[in-house]
Amino acid sequence: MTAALRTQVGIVGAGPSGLLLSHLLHLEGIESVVLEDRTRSYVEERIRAGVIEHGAAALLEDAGVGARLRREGLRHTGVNLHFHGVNHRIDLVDLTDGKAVTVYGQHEVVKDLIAARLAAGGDVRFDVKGVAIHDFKGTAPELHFVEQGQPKKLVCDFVAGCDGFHGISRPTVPAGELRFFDRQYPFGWLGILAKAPPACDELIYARHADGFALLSMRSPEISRLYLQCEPDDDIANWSDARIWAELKRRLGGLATEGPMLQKGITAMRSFVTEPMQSGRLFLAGDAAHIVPPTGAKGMNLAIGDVRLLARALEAQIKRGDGTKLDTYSTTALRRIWKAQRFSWWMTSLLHKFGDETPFDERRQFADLEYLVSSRAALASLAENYVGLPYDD
Ligand code: RFL
Ligand code: PHB
Repeated sequence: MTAALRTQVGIVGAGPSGLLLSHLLHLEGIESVVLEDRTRSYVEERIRAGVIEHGAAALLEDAGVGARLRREGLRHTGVNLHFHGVNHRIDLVDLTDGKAVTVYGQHEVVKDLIAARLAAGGDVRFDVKGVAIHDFKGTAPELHFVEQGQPKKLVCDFVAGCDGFHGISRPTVPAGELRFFDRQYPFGWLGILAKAPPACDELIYARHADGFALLSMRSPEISRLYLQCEPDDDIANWSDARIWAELKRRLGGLATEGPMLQKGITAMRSFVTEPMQSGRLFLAGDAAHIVPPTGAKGMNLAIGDVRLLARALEAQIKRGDGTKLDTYSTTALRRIWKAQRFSWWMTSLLHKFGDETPFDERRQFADLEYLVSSRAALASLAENYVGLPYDD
């Protein structure tokens, strides 16, 4: 093993949470090193989330990484619910006293953050292998990894596990120390990216008798569309023609065909880890929790977590005040559980579960009818969709 490297905060994972944490710490004059096991181009091209909450967009702008988001992001002042063949527009701005969401791809946020870190001389290491976290119960946790075939050791004051749902941080914590809350759904989402102008300039969430569909976009030329499918469905079962036919049927014809740039199937799950800490290892983003994508909350929650964690680390490292770090998990989980509730609710409202009784089916459509007829109910949806306020 070569000589030990040193940093204040060792960060595992260069997704939105790891990169933003590194950037926010840098703004406070705190050093970090980010270790990512994929290549830079892989993380910059990985198509995932698209909807950015009001507060998350403001945070990115305040942190100086929002210029392209402001220029190229699409500000959406409303979203649509489509059922029984009718479209209902929900005016987010009107229902939330002026708030909206921004449609801007997660991979664009990632590109902006990587560019900002590298421009500031930040240490982000891609394509490192075998990251392992050691001694996080003590005061000098270590990250061991292999870079270009060389074993390396990074000694840190704190470690942030930002390595997503399948990362190594959460499983590193001894069994029994953490409690997991898990729910799996009996369906998945088949998602496509198509070179075709979106058939509507705002998102459409559709509940069709045959299941859910969603029209979203990445730009005025690129559509992003999703379809409810079987959880273990094979993409090979879905020809382009079958996907377009199903999308058009469920979206009342509102899907413009074009060459498919990407297609894939995602499982749907709700998952929470409590607490989000063990010793000097702190979990953030998908490493700690995941939501089904129906509420568009995953990346937004990751942003909320690292906002809190950066403030808590700053108080500890610069002022010796550990109060916020001690309450990081409790504070973060309050907002996370509200987003879990909302994501579960949106998912339950809009999908066909397959085991519904005729009563359940009628009740689900009555939920939708009530929602679009009640300003109070719509206001609740809208305030959650644009994002609940940060806790402190
Ligand atoms: P990420 O993005 O998974 O990043 C984790 C990073 O860690 C790396 N990694 C490792 N690095 C080193 N060593 C290891 N052992 C490692 N193991 C993993 C990974 O390569 C990766 O780079 O987690 P992060 O940063 O917490 O960000 C979370 C978001 O990615 C996620 O919540 C969202 O994508 C969820 N999501 C959505 N969120 C929204 O806010 N709005 C949306 O509209 C939205 N739509 C979606 C979504 C997720 C989807 N999929 C594919 C799951 C739509 C879909 C279809
Ligand atoms: C997306 O554009 O990828 C997207 C939008 C809204 C969601 C989920 C995904 O709820």
